[in-house]
Amino acid sequence: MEQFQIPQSFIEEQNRSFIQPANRAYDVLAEDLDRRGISIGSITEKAAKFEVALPSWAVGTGGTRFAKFPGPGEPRTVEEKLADCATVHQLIRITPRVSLHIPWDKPADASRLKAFAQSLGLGFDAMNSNTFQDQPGQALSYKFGSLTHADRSVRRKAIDHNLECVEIGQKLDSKALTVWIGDGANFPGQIDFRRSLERYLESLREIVRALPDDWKLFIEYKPYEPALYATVLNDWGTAYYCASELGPKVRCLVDLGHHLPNTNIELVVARLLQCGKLGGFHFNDSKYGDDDLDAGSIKPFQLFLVFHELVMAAEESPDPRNISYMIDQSHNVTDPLESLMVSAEEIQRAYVQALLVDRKALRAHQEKNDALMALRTLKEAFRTDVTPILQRARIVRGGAIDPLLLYRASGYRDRKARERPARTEPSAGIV
Ligand SMILES: [Mn+2]
Repeated sequence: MEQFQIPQSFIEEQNRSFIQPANRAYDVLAEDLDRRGISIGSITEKAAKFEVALPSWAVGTGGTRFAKFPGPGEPRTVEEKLADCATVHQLIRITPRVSLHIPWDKPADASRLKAFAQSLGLGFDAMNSNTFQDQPGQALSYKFGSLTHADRSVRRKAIDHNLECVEIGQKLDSKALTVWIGDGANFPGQIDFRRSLERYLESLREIVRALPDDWKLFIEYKPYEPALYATVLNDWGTAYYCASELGPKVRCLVDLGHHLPNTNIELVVARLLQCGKLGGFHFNDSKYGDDDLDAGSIKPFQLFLVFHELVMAAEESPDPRNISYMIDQSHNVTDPLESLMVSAEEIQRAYVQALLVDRKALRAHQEKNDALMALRTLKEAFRTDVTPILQRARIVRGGAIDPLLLYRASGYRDRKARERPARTEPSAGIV
């Protein structure tokens, strides 16, 4: 069956009804920024170059700890997931790469999948290994850990799985592997803290040795899991220690939800930047913990402060070693494609707001210990409504002025509901 895609002509037609107010708002903002000594043209150019990767696992509905409530037209194959990602990118134009999860997205033929992605205008971002659950028929279980398991043969299996992810990733032209493990202890005394971290390093050394020269490995940390007493990769300090031990290809990945409540994440970002070990982000938002809420939905000021650190560091010493931006969210009650579009825009918004910070003035306030004026300088940038810049950045690349409304008007979800009849078996759990 022919797979429905939103025709480009539909985008142009829909944009027509939004273009005049968008242009007017852009001109008003241009004047305002001009008064502040900022060229809107150069900011718009930077906004248009901004990119964030989509996670293949987020185009389907996520779940609570107890169940999933899937929506209509959910993608059933990796190809359908890519088609959904392509639709997101078509409308917002800043998500040209997809981060795959193995084995959930294991391609039968990697070269064919790469060609298919290319035909949709997509490439591949970091590969994600999965040693946090057993696959059907798996002989050696990850129940008590994977890369840090007490049993060498389980560690061997987990290492081999990561090596396979690299192998598949090479065929897809990916350049990074994100290693996330759920290893830890549910009770005091269950594991030896130091020995399990030693085993982690030993396992990782073998994976790093197999990494191609132009690849990076990202270590993702998290201080807790439900019903866990301790995790092995518990915080950025541990991740930094491991990344240092494992050499230049290994960096730390900051998942915004993987921190204890009220952690100063922008400070963590600054520290990792300073140590040269910041590798990438998993963007999402949270109220309590790893809620995987949509980026910018709870703490937009925090997101802005994170980008302020990133922009400031890039301005002071342009780092050719790129930092990977990825979304990692769970969409339980929304259309996942809508959430992804809105989230990508919120991440881009925080970046653009951070570009507007008068850093010279900020430095002067810092030198004079003028705390309130320093905060006001940040707030001035944060309060600027940069929507007209985001809209213009999309217009010049053929995207939608209002992606959400256009998506709804396109009837995409209804078409997919007919093309992709739902699976009947219940699927449980968190993504
Ligand atoms: Mn993550």
